[in-house]
Amino acid sequence: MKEWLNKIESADSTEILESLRVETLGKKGILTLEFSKLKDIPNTEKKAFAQNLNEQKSLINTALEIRKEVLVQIELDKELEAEKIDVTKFNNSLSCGAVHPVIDTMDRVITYFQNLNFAVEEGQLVEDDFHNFEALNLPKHHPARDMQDTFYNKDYTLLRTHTSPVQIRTMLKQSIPIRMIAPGTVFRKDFDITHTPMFHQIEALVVDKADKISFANLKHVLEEFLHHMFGDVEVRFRPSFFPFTEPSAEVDISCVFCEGKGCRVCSQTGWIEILGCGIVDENVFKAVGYENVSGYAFGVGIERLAMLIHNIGDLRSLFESDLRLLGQFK
Ligand code: 2U9
Repeated sequence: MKEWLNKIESADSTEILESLRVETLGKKGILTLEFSKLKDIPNTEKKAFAQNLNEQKSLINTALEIRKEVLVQIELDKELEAEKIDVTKFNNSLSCGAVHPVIDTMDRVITYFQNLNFAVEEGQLVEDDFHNFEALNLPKHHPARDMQDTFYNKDYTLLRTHTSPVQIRTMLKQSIPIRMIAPGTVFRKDFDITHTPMFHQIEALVVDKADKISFANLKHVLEEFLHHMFGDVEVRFRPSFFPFTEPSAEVDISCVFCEGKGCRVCSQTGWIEILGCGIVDENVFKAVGYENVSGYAFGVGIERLAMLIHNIGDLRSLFESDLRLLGQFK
C-alpha cells in the first residue's frame, strides 16, 4: 500500500497518474481484485476485510486527487509558457493605416473652430423638404430642388444636399446666441472631374441679437481661418448669390501653387475659390420663428480643401481607396 501511495505522490504527469489509477482502482486493478476475494472470505472476517479495503481505496483516491490537482496546474503552466508570444519581437515591417485626407482635413477645421468656442452639431443624412430647402429660402420650383441634383426617396424624404438643415434644426430647438459648425456628409446627383455624388462640408452659423453680427465679423473670422489653413495667402471677397444669405460672397485665396502668378491649378487667374458665405437672409430667420436677430453663415467643401493642402490633382482619387495614394498620408 505504502508503495502505491509513494508511486502516486511521485507521478510526474497526469498520464502516469491515470495509469496508476487503472492499476489500483481500475476494472483489473489490485484493489478491485482484492474486493473480488470478498465472496470467499469467511463471514466472520468479511466485515474487517471489507473495511480495510475501503480504507485503502479511500487513501488511494485522496492521493490521486491531490496529485492530480498539482499535476494539472504544472501542465497548464508549461502549456502557457510554451505558447507565450513576445509581441515585441514583431519587426517594423508591419504597416499601419493612416487617417484619410478628407477626415484629416475635416478634423483640422473642426478643431480650429472648437478652439473659437463654436459648438459642433451633427444632424441626419436623410432629411425632408422643409429642413433641406423650404426653411432655407429655397421655395418650391427652385432649380436646386431639381430631381437632377437631389437624391429623392420614394416617400419624398431626401439625402441632404448640404449640412444647412442641421443649422435649421439647431435654431428650432435653441435660442440665441448660436455659434456652431455642422460638419458632415452631403449628397448631390453629380459625377465628373470636379464633383462626386457624396462629399463633405463644414458649414458655420453665428446668430445673436439684431445688429450685433456684421459682415465685418464674418470677414475677420474667415481671414483668420484661411491664414491658419494656408499660411500667408491673400484673401479676397467677391459678391455672389445664395438663397439663404444676403448679401453673399465667394471667397478666394491667392493660388498656393504659383503664389498668384498664374498656373494650371488656378486656371492662370492667380486665385482659387475656397468657400461661400454671407449674412443670413431674413426669410431663413422667419422660417424658424426668430425675430430681431442677425447672423452670418459660411460653407466650405472639405474635398477641395484637402486637395489644396495635400496637392491632390483629381477629386475622384480621394474615393478610389487606392493604397498608393492613402499610404502617403501616414
Ligand atoms: C443657414 C443659413 C445660411 C451656408 C452657406 C455657402 C454659403 C456656400 C458651398 C461651399 C462649397 C457649398 O460645399 S460647397 O459646394 N457653400 O457657399 N454655404 S453660405 O449658409 C447657411 C446655412 C444655414 C440656416
